[in-house]
Amino acid sequence: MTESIRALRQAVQEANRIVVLTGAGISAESGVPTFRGSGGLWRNYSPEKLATPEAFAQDPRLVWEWYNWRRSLICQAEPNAGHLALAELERRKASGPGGPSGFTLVTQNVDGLHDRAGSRNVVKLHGDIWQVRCTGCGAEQRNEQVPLANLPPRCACGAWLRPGVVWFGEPLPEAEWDRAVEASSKAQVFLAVGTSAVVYPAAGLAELAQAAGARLAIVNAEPTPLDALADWVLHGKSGELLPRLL
Ligand code: BJW
Ligand code: ZN
Repeated sequence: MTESIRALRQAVQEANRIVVLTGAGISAESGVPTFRGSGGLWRNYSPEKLATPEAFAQDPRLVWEWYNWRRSLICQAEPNAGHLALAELERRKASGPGGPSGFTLVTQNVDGLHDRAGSRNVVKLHGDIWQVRCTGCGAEQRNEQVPLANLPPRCACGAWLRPGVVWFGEPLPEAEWDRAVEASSKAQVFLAVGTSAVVYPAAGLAELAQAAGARLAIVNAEPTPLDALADWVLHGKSGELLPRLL
């Protein structure tokens, strides 16, 4: 393990183009629950049951209760040492030979903790839990009310509001996806952190980067399907491992 950390730290230090893909595990040490694995379920519902347009159409109140609960946990959470290490790595790389595009942080998380940790170049593949969008007129707005008083909340036009996030079966925002693909296809090192790597197309960025020549590293509490492809696999907590890469 120590040898892998040392080797990965050297690769990270030498690379001029790095992409980091994060998932729910990086926020676990901040008290934000993951989706899968121990403690990942809410009232025995899997994310595949709740994070879908069909679930929302069938029971918008239930889906909003889940988001209300998560919003209340996220608003009390603080970025942890893992978020802070990635923000510091971005600062170092941005002032190096690769410039501002030398480090790209691609996240599947909707919690905003990377922004609050000071990361600047953040690509949000699955949206933002503090954005809401009208299912009728399509208007988007920021809503930081915790808890939301009336569920489901309504737009001024009368239609229901939905969370501004990407559910199963929905396309990822095009501009974010294009940025993620562009950075991954140029990366020298691609680091996947705190993700079970089972949700596509996000997980496919690691394979895309590797096919284009990147070396692949995994930092995760448990094994993932990407481990078999990776040059470095570090099993442990991201809040403990990421600061050791600096
Ligand atoms: C720690 C830790 C610590 C804990 N330190 N580690 C190809 C193959 C198969 C299926 C598909 C495919 N392409 C598309 C699909 C379908 C589907 C999909 O992937 N399904 C699979 C599940 C089978 N994908 C989609 O539907 C996507 N859309 C799409 O493909 O659209 C195509 C389209 C095109 C044009 C028109 C229409 C459609 C959309 C996927 C959206 C996912 N949405 C969610 C909810 C977001 C909003 C919200 O947050 O509420 O995204 S579901 C949920 O899963 C969330 C996450 O971002 C995502 C990934 O989860 P993540 O982050 O990996 O978390 P966990 O919990 O799974 O893992 C955490 C890990 O951390 C664990 O391993 C722990 O061990 C670890 N850990 N503590 C380090 N301290
Ligand atoms: Zn509306």
